[in-house]
Amino acid sequence: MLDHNAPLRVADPTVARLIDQELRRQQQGLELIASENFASRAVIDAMGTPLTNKYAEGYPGRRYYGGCEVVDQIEQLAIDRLKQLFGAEHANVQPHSGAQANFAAFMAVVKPGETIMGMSLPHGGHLSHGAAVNHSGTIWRAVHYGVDPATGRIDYDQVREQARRERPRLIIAGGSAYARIIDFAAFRSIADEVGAIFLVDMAHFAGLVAGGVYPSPVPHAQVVTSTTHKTLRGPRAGLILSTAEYAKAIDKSVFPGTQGGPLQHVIAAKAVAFGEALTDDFKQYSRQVVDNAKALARGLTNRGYAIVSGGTDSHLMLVDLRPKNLTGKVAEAVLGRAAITVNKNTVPDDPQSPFVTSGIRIGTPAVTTRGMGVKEMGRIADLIDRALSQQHDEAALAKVRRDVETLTSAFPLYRAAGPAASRRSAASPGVR
Ligand code: DSN
Repeated sequence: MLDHNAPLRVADPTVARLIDQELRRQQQGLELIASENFASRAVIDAMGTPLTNKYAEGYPGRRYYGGCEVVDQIEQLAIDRLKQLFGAEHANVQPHSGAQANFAAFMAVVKPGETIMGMSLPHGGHLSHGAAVNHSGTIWRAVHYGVDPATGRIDYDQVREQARRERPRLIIAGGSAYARIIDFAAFRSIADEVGAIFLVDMAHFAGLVAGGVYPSPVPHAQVVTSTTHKTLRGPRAGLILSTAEYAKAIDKSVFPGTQGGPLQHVIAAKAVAFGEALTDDFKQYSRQVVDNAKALARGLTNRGYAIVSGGTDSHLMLVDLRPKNLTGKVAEAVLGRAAITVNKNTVPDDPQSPFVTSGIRIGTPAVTTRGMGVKEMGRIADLIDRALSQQHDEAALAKVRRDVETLTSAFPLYRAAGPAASRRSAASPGVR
């Protein structure tokens, strides 16, 4: 007989054990994937609640189901906090993910068959910005701009010239591997000149915008999309901001256009994360993320690594491994053996396939959440270099791994909170 009230550990020890295993991996390793972070215990707790049980199609005060009086308050709180955080005229907190947010936003403002123009994926853009293998690349006619091969930066004159030629209906800025500040005013002037709508996907740097260390796209773009789990450090999900003019179209496009019932447990966790992002502590965190990225880029440069564009203004850097005679695929695997997690990544005009690549992408949001600072970035640069330069020496890699674990154990993650938690076998948030 199923015990509906049994905690996970009792009801399904197999799943509980695997969650503990993943928690230990996160606790012991060095997490350097630029799009990952560690959500707070409060955010994770909000997600693991009976709010998951509730259907609430529609929007606060305008639902298709009864019993929405509590979730209405939660969703409205998330909307209000989000609008306050970014100074936006309109906010939709229902997108399940960044890709869903982009799809809904594009559908709201561009007709199928019209032209969209975003940054090319191998130059640092995103799959959902019109890549050929994504539906956005087939529903719309997608054209792409890249970075200047000499500087690794966006060349705004080239973007303008391309926009004049292609006459896109939508221009997209933002991506997943561009380390530099984007000139949103320049993009908006290009969009205005060719009669396009300007959309910014700020998924990667949203937390830095919230923390005041990266320029805000909100005063420049009619529509801004984001995920909530990267630098913003919330639950895994998406959001859309817009000017009042596009509010109705965006809401209709999210629901009923592309989604059904919103995930109210995740929306509650978004409200918690937006509340955290409104604090001065979060501003300090964001500043540290950027200081750490700059320090790590310096540390790698000093060890002979080539950083695309010569450095970073944000939370991430792209390392071109060709001068070290390594591919991204090999580097990702070698670092993984030393408990350092990164992802292989194409560099601009990469001769290798996306499955091999010539680079790795590295980011500092997660290690900064653990409390690491500039000093630790020097140690991390050294650990990365030691692993990559001794890839065939198992004993040396094992020593790097031990040093990684010494470093991470000095910056504990998800410590047991109070006597009740310490009785659990692992200090696993959400695993009861
Ligand atoms: N997969 C995300 C990233 O790693 O940047 C983008 O969606």
